[in-house]
Amino acid sequence: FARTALTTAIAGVALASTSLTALAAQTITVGHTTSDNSHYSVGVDAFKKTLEELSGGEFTVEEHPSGALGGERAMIEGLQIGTIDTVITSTGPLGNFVPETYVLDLPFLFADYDQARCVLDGEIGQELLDKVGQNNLVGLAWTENGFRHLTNSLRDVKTPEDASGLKIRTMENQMHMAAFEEMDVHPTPMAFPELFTALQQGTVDGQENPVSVILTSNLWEVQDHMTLTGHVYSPAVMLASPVLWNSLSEEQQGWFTQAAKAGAEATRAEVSRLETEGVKELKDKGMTVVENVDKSQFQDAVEPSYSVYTDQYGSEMLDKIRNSE
Ligand code: EAX
Repeated sequence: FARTALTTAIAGVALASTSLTALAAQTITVGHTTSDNSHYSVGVDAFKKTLEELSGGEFTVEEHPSGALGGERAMIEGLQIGTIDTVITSTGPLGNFVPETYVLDLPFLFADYDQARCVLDGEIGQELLDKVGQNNLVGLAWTENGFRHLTNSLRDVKTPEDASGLKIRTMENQMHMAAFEEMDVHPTPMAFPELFTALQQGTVDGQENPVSVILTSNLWEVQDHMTLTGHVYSPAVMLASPVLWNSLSEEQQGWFTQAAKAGAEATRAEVSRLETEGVKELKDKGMTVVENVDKSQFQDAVEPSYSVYTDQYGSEMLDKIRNSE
């Protein structure tokens, strides 16, 4: 009997220590605005898997999709004060915190996905992540939202003239707003979590987002017309709170960076998939899609908006990106 009791006691201790280890896993929050079947969510899955593996279960990840932790600007503020651990965000509101990143938001800057990814993965991308790091934020990795396309509820848009007069929700981004003003579109900046209702209620006529977002955030339910303008590449970035970051050892920080890169890779693959397959799906869901767009007309229309950037920040970074083709 004594022996059995002892064995039981030992087993009990072993069990207790196992569950203590399990309890000690630190839960990392990830916030983003898109749905739990989006390209960002695919990235969170890869981030979680990689971080859990690298850390041997020391960290676990909890996803908060669909703007549950707020819009992108509010979440970035949350990172700065340490109420959120990590966020995946478009660069939409990022320029308000790190003005150097505004260069990425210029319309028709990147020719295609390859060029954009290559720039962000290279020296320029690193330089910009370092700037992020100087503004009470930590830039873990560039990830992706995708080329943005115009949708609206009123009419087919084939030329900039067709878009003229539309009231379009834009991100809270000076460069985007300036570009739309040049097209004689009325830009209405708004946080993403308010967008669906604004479209539904007709507060705005349209919006612009990548296929990935239009599809997975169900914007097709409240928008009938889409034009594949691809007017601006929309990068995304995975950010961490400096409060979290400073509590980590160098080794742990390495795990986070590596996991964020794995997330970015998975997200980019999903964006590429949706960019082709998603258009067909949107048509099946009843959207009319203007596919063969004369992009040069749109490009010419928004060109003057570049001065909003160059007047403030010069053209050094812009030239570097242009010469990277
Ligand atoms: O990052 O605000 C937007 O339109 C963004 O594209 C969306 O939040 C995903």
